[in-house]
Amino acid sequence: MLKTKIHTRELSHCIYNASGVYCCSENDLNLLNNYNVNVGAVLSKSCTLQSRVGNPEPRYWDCDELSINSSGLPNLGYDFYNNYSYKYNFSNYNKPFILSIAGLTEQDNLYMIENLNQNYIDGIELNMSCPNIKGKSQTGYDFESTEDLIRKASEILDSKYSKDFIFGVKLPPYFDEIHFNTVSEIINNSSVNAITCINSLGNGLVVDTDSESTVIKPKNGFGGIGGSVIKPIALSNVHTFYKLTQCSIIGCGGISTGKDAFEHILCGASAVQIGTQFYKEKHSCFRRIETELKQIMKEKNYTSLDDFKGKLSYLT
Ligand code: RRO
Repeated sequence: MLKTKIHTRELSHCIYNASGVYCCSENDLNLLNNYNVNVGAVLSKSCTLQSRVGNPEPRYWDCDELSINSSGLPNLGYDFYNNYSYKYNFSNYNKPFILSIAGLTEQDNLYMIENLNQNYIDGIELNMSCPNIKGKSQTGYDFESTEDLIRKASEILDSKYSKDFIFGVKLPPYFDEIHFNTVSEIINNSSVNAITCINSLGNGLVVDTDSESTVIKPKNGFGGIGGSVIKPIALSNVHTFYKLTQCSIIGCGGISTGKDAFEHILCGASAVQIGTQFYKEKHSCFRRIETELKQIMKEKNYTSLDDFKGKLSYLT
């Protein structure tokens, strides 16, 4: 009932983890891979060429409606994730393994894309939107750099990898029609075949009234906002890129129930990722959200995602 495709790759379930949450260590990835955990794919923590410890703690905080993080890209380094897939031969589990890449420079990104262990990795999610590195802006907000990186990455992917390889990009939220059009045009002139919308809303600030203080330590409390409050922005980005490109859209942002997942799919998502809610609820969130989504589909007599994917109607 919930099977789907990202590009040409089949997924048995349309729900999986967002990069960043419980997908950093070997143990994290093994758990996601466990057959008891209902995820349609396994996505790694965004990696850099060298391992990183990330920003000082506390660097994550949440309440009912939102989360704020400034993790600062803690990860075990590219070689670990690239070799992990080989070690565990993910194809045995029938969960595609997608490697999230967030190089600190364009050169690092291109090196990592060039050297993927392609027999064991089903695709990449090129993270163009980490908001938490001091002094480094989000690539996705710099359209020249975005165009340059996507063009060079496309050349490598076209020449070295199979046509079925997932070339995904993870975008920051956009808020302006001109920006949607510009980024869509860059993507439509490239080999990108999947888009994850959206990363956290960068540089938010949560304040604690009692202590009159910030709630996280790095960057004077500024961090990426996730959770329910960002769902309307996520939905508009999903729907816009669904309309303006041919890519598979992966919805991310504010999904904590089957109803949220339904809304993302209705707006055009082929699959959805769970971030903040996965952090709060751990692995049981996947089965629960799946059950809730199936229930809504049953009530509406839908038997597959194609019955409603992208079919949002507009008030006239
Ligand atoms: O590690 C992080 O601080 C982080 C990353 Br790479 C990202 O893409 N989005 C986010 O909210 N945090």
